[in-house]
Amino acid sequence: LYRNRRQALARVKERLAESRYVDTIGVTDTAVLLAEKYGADVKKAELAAIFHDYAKYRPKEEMKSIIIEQNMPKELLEFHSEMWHAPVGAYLVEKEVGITDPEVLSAIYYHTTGRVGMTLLEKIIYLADYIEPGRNFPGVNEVRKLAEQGLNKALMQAFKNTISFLVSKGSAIYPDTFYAYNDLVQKKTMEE
Ligand code: DGI
Ligand code: FE
Repeated sequence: LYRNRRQALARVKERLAESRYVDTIGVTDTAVLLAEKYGADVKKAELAAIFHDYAKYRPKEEMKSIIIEQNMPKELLEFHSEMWHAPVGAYLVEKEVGITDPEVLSAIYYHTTGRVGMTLLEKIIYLADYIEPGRNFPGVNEVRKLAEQGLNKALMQAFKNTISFLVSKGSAIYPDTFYAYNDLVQKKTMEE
């Protein structure tokens, strides 16, 4: 599909603002490191990271039409449009870029909310997006440290922070975000 990272990045650059493109490079480097550390497919992690925000700057109306026409959960439309670029991105990278790997596509689809039963690649992309070097918000360093110790530990903290942050703003929380969090907590409890 792409001979190298440079070619793939060039394809995504035209779709992103400069700062978002820099973030994408940070997510890609981080995803590769996490994939190496936690035994995921490094090439798939790299590809998913490069294209994860592909739809970030699509007009709202276009994203809305895609959600409806592609029979994505109608529920998405009841939540903030910031969340739409993830599922819509998964659809568009298949249609426009020709990426067909279901593991890569689902890592893009769930990169904003997570879900119950996340795959290794989904976890890596969610976490890489959260801790990439350009991120600078309260709690990010704690999650960076946890990411050295265990993927699930770090991910659970990231969901805790995200949910708390959304609640503090008075935002609605998408069900998949809760399901992802509960799933990690329940799996942890079973290990104890
Ligand atoms: O694309 P990015 O800005 O790098 O980040 P992202 O794709 O992780 O998330 C986009 C936005 O979606 C971010 O501002 C946080 C928000 N978000 C994540 N989960 C939920 C959510 N917003 C709501 N309302 N509910 C959620 O569950
Ligand atoms: Fe995103």
